[in-house]
Amino acid sequence: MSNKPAVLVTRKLPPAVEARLARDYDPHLNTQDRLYSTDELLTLAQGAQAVLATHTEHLSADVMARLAGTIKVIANFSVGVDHCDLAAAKQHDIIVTNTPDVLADATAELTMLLLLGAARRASEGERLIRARKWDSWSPTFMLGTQFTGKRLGIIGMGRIGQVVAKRARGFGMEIHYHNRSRLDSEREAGAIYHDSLDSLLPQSQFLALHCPNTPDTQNLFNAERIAQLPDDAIVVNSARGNIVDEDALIVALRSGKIRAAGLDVYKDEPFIRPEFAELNNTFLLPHLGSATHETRDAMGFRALDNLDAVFAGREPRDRVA
Ligand code: 8YV
Repeated sequence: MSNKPAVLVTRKLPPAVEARLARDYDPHLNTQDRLYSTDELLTLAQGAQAVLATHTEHLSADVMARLAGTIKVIANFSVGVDHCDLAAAKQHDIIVTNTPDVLADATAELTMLLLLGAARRASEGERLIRARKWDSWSPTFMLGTQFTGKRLGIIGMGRIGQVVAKRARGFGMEIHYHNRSRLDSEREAGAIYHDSLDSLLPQSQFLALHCPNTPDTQNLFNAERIAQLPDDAIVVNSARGNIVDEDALIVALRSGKIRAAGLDVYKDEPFIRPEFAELNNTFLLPHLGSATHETRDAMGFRALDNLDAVFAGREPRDRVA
């Protein structure tokens, strides 16, 4: 029997991450990358001291209670921890960690893709070509919305929001933001702070959602908030689907109040409301925010750094519970 700590790894991870796991731990790998049911996960966790989890597992209060006693740490391969009941973890002395910082660049790049894709009608254009239906060019053909000189509103100016602001500034956009607290002037870098959404939304010709999914932010982007946007706004979400009232967004996309939306995340992933795919003014991706080789390796290594700290008796860098 190995004297290395046993770790249940819930999903298939990049090869370099699995190699380090195999070197330092006794991992139970998910070579087929199957989505485990809760019962399966609990069965597989028996005998393990740690779980390396992703946001596809639902680690509820009940699951935490059943992992208690044997599982010392849940090291998440994600920055978002809305899939974990943190209060229950604390109650059962299970340490929970996440992977901040390392996915800010990749997610911000994807936000730029969503903004560009929505503003320049990328899905519509691509579909036309793939359907072999493009037959002529004209001066008024498939016109989109330009970034230059426009105002971008950012809700949630954490690490990802700050990188988006920087990238969007390079496109000549004026940055406005709302955050729980105002940033210092270095991190603000000229962005205009709004202490409420009531103040931010009417300014936001483009809007990017970057706040975490918490009880306070569920359905934050609803019909009332949409009504506060300028007409023809472009909206993107690479944070979490739960922040958006999808019914209200569909109504606004149909009416044209919102000119276009770029979405990477959905309420009920991987199920997607069929209306989103039917609408022409949507640009849709399947939760690819952090999906680059570089970032997925970095996320895995960061999760392992956290595991290493716990098993060495040190405080992990990214403890959230
Ligand atoms: C990850 C994310 O792909 O880290 C997050 O919170 O949403 C994504 O970038 C996913 O969570 C991996 O578990």
